[in-house]
Amino acid sequence: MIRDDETLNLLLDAISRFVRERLVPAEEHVAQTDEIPADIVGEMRELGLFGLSIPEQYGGLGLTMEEEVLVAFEIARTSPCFRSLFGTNVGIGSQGLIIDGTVDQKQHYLPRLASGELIASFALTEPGSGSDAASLRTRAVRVGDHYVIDGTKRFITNAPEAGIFTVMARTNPDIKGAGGISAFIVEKGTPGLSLGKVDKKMGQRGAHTCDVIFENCRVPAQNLIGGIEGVGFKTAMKVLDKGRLHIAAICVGAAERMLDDALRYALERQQFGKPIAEFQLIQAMLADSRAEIYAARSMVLDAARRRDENEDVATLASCCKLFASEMCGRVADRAVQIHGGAGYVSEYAVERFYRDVRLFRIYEGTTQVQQLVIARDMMRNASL
Ligand code: COS
Repeated sequence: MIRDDETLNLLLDAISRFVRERLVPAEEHVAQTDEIPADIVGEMRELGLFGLSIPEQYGGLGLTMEEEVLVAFEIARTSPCFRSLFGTNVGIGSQGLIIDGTVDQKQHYLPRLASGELIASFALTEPGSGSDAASLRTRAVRVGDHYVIDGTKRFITNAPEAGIFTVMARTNPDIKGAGGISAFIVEKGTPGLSLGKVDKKMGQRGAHTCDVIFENCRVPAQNLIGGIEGVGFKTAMKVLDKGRLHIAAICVGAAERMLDDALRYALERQQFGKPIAEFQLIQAMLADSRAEIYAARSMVLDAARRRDENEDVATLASCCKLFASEMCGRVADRAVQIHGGAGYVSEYAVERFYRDVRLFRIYEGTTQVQQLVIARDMMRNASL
């Protein structure tokens, strides 16, 4: 649902220019230093990137899902670490509050998330609970007007930068599955909250993850999202529905970038007396990539539009995440192949992208979790 074409196009143009002129030239520096320079973070704030999906009344741009995926297509044409910094504010870090938070909670946190003054992280995964998210063991025990949280969260994106954490914890130990889980906002600096050492990842340098550890961490009861116990797992799943669509859009943008790089290389690189792009086996890789990107782009736009029409898109979001992330992996592989030996050395961005995009098939639900969500939905709706 595009509300205002002209304003949206101005935003898309500004982001596209920012990506080309500021982010792409900084990619290699960020990969070397593992840090995004402060001036670039400042420009991201000015562009409104931290508040893309936060309602206008709280200082965000209030983009519809369709508008958001169009932005994601553009922003993903550079290292995914840039998106990752504001991605948790746009997606999984803030959406729990937006979807299920009380008015007071929204008023308290959303304006600072929208401006980028505050970074939000989403703390669901644990050492013993990844795909089986409902088995999480972090506990939150009510004591007077506080909850006392104990447990460890793992691989938490932006945790080193975060000012607040959306934390899923078990408030009812008698309910082993989803129904015993509640969602909380926990602020950085709360006594009993500490961080592990930053993870050494395969790629996405510049984006940071680490453990988040809760030891006797007292959180005010008013930080229970929505003020209701036992619905935290559903909050997390609703957050992930939207997040999966967003990541699918990021996969499309990243694949477009890799294909652009591969095409340029194929047009320049000469073998057997002509550009390698003139060989049909190279053309097949280019063409398959082009077709698959187009399919993923179309899926993502369709699902985003349906979400804007208030359709339940849980299954479609999984279809998009499944197809787009696997597609992105295939495009990365072909892009390296087209570059040949040059694709294996870091002189070319494709070597870095190949490692960076591997994560897309894993986080916010692995490909296998998406398959499970889709197949379960088919079985539920099957008429025998
Ligand atoms: N929206 C709203 N509610 C949802 C939902 C959704 N998308 N998906 C599930 N629910 C509800 C169900 O309706 C059910 O509610 P009732 O008990 O009232 O019927 C409850 O949540 C439990 O759902 P379900 O029984 O399907 O849960 P499972 O434990 O079987 O797990 C999967 C479901 C595997 C899909 C879930 O654990 C999952 O998505 N895992 C991956 C987690 C993930 O993506 N981690 C990435 C880390 S975060 S970056």
